[in-house]
Amino acid sequence: MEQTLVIVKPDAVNRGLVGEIVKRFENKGLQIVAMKMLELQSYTLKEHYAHHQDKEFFAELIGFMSSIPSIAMILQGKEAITVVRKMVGSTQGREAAPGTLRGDYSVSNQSNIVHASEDKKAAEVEIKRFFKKEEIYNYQKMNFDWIYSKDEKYLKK
Ligand code: FUP
Repeated sequence: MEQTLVIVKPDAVNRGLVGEIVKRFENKGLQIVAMKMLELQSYTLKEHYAHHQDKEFFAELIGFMSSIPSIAMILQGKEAITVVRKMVGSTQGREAAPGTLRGDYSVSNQSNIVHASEDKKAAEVEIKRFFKKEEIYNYQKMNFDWIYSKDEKYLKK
């Protein structure tokens, strides 16, 4: 099973979209294995968005992401990183496909409601960045047998 990091960003918290976003992931069949509200600190965000540090929007992005608390969670499932990125949609909300979270709830390239890890490497780093080991739970979901086929249960990732 793969794990991926999701942040429900300040704009979504402010707009009351937390429940809707969590519901979409749960409805899809992804398992929440960690979740918390936190005020993202500038130093953490500067590390998290280091790939954008030379961009003109960087300071504004850090300010936005630390403006009010966010919700961080870890979602688990088969190929969860790709599944979640597809559900989130492309960065620019105005261009994101309808049916994706950003496509349905965002018209912005910054207030785009959700962050999701880009790939396996990023997921590993980001999970460690935002969660301690003891905050991540390992439990069997009641409906697991109804979400994957018998064959898929033996897939490693
Ligand atoms: P994504 O992986 O889709 O979240 O996209 P990026 O890692 O490229 O961008 C991370 C964040 O930078 C976006 F979610 C919002 C912010 N951003 C801006 O604020 N302005 C831009 O023009 C592009 C990105």
